[in-house]
Amino acid sequence: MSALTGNTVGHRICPLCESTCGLLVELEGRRVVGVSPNEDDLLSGGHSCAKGLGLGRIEGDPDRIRSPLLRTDTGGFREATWDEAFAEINRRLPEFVADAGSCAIYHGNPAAHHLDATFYLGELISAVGTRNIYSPASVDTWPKNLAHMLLYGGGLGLSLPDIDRTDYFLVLGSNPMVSNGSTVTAPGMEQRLRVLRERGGTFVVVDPVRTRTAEVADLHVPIRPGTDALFLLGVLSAIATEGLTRRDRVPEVVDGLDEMLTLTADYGPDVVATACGIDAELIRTVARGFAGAPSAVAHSRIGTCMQEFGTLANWLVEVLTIVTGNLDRPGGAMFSLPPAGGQNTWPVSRPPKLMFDRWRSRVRDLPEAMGELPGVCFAEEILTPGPGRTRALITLAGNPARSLPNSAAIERALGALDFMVSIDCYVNETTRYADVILPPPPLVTRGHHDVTLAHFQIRNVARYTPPLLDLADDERAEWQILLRLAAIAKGTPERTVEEIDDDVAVIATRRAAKLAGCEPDAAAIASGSRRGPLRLLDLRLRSGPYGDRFGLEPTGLTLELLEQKPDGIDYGPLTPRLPEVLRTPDGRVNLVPPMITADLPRLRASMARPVDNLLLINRRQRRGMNSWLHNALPQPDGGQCALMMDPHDAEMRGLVDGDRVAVTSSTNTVHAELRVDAAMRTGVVSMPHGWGHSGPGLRTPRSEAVPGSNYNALVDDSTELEALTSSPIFNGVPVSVTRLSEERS
Ligand SMILES: Nc1nc2c(c(=O)[nH]1)N[C@H]1C(S)=C(S)[C@@H](COP(=O)(O)OP(=O)(O)OC[C@H]3O[C@@H](n4cnc5c(=O)[nH]c(N)nc54)[C@H](O)[C@@H]3O)O[C@H]1N2
Ligand SMILES: Nc1nc2c(c(=O)[nH]1)N[C@H]1C(S)=C(S)[C@@H](COP(=O)(O)OP(=O)(O)OC[C@H]3O[C@@H](n4cnc5c(=O)[nH]c(N)nc54)[C@H](O)[C@@H]3O)O[C@H]1N2
Ligand code: SF4
Ligand SMILES: [Mo]
Repeated sequence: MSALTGNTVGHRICPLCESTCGLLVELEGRRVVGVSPNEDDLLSGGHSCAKGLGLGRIEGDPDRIRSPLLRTDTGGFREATWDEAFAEINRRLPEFVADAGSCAIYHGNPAAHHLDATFYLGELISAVGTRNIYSPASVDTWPKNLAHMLLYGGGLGLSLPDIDRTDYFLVLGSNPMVSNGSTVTAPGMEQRLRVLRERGGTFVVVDPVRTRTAEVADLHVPIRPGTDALFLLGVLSAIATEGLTRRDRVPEVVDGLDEMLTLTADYGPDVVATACGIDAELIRTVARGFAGAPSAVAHSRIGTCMQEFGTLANWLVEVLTIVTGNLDRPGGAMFSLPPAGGQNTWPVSRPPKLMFDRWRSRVRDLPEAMGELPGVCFAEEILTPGPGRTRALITLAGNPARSLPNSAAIERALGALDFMVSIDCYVNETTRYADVILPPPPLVTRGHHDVTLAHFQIRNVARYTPPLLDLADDERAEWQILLRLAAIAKGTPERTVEEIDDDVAVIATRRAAKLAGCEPDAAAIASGSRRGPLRLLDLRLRSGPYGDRFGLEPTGLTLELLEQKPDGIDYGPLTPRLPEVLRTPDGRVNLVPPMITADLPRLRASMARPVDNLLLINRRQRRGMNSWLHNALPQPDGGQCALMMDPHDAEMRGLVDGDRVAVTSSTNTVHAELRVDAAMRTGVVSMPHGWGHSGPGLRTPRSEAVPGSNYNALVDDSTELEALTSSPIFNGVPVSVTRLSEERS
């Protein structure tokens, strides 16, 4: 803790990634001047990374927007007061709200890491009255959400790998040594993996690339992109034929075991191995190791989601864990019990309705999931004429111009809007098209608890870090911005944020009282003088699984108690939750959901396809966070954005390290520097996403100086989609690579 001396030091849960590390933040006036890991944090235990430790530079970036911006007649922006900005929105937004559905909303990744959007975005969505809601979820997790929804009933209450107790950990399509993990909140993955191996456990990574994570594994399966479902069927088939199923440990609530095992018969290791690009013996080794371990769990992430057979792959990951008797057991796949409650703790109305395909998009008739439309619909809903066309847009903490596929179409669409409001801290590739930009306040003015990510915590720990500073006069909290926009959208601009917040709280109080089994009055009194997100958080914690039920359980959890325990309160390792955790219509787990198995013929047919193209896949970078940290934390080496290629592929094309190359897909060409790297599999090249910081009107000079290449300019949003969820196929994009000129860098 030597880095932090003098000044004000406070606790802060890092909002940048799903690890949610506990940090100590030192303030000098309103400036963050030091950040260090909180060694005493009960979940993260002193873990942090360069991004979290860079929070001071991120918050202090001189290019951040600090006051509202209004578009000028000449196409630039001018600073404005909050009153001016809201007056302009009030003048223009209502027209599009009145034309039902014509104002869309896009909310990005950082919004999931703040209480403001968690609690108040719903108000804005209902005030705008649109079904045209988008977020990165549809390009990130939907195949996993859908598989879990169909198996367990909840898209958010995912099963989690009990990493700290497992004997065999199989990871597919994730590189947690760089990403710090996703749909699993387990800060300090490096340490956890080391401990796993030290206690005799086995760690296996399935990834086309020998990543940093694969480097520390006992076994690396260098699979061909998009073939995880085939690989898993091969593993399951070996388990079935070698009699390795652990029926005795399969929970009673599981149906369809025999049918499932029969299904695998056509996909023996020798049948799938060629398509997967690996040796059949490797598939058998994994099958025997996984099934033979005292406990084992498979965890799949974005590499398995953003691909052609994403839902199948994510379904089979669960099937593997289940048939080997590892569901809901220590060391297997378990469910969290999130302190603020949520989808996997609240009672459901029976029969619960599947949050999928309840409505469809206007242009292409693609199904919604969890209340949102697929991101691949975003551009066409704006660009295709006709009734219901999207004409206005509100973005919150998102950069669709770099995170959605087919960036050229996205930017054409952004340019074709009649009105656009962005809540964001940069003028970037997306917000440069806005008419009004509203900046979020400094991070340290927010209190924080991870309501959503606690669903992914591998240990039940409750933590809260309070605001360290009050808002300055010229700052607005994001929940206040959201409610002001909601008031305008509803046609009641005269209503105050406080009045609307009280209305929200009345409903939340009623709900919390019902959950806690007490009178609404008692809950209202108990939440006291708190307002905004902290009142709603207190209601959720007190009515949650460890809550004080507004006094009925006097030692139970309250926000006040967490305020006194800034390192958190530990409720211990995950505990078995079957069958009460299930939210399926019949309260059981059907191993063979017809919606998913209907996609098997497509998978089968894929095995006959010739393998001739180079396939482009994505990689993440330690100091980046999708598209938005490149200005505040410039990468030391612009070459980080390079196209990586295996030496054999480079030699065949006469390419050498440092060449400038053209990467061409069916939609576009981008230029990149070539890095020849033996970590790549033959036939596979990789680039990071979120780059391409170029074009007019940006206010991010340091990222413009090293603009990099835009991966998503290469990705198709029209024909090639994951069949069930319409997710784009970011991983496995067929490309050709040629030298640009004799130029070498
Ligand atoms: N430093 C950093 N951390 C981040 C982010 C960041 O941008 N930078 N982003 C955050 C976000 S929003 C998310 S969602 C998470 C994602 O976290 P992860 O899911 O861990 O994502 P990646 O690090 O991209 O790892 C995906 C891996 O899948 C592999 N892969 C590609 N195609 C296939 C395939 O077909 N099959 C298999 N088995 N593997 C494949 C890739 O080679 C890559 O190693 O990371 C978060 N953390
Ligand atoms: N090819 C390819 N594309 C991908 C991915 C991939 O692996 N490959 N990954 C996908 C994934 S997993 C994700 S999650 C998406 C990310 O997609 P997005 O969320 O659309 O993109 P980000 O780059 O995370 O942009 C975050 C935005 O939020 C702003 N911001 C940061 N902090 C705050 C805040 O506190 N308040 C507000 N209001 N704004 C803030 C930033 O300035 C930035 O504009 O990208 C997806 N796109
Ligand atoms: S690992 Fe994630 S949560 Fe932890 S410090 Fe880094 S960015 Fe923040
Ligand atoms: Mo993500």
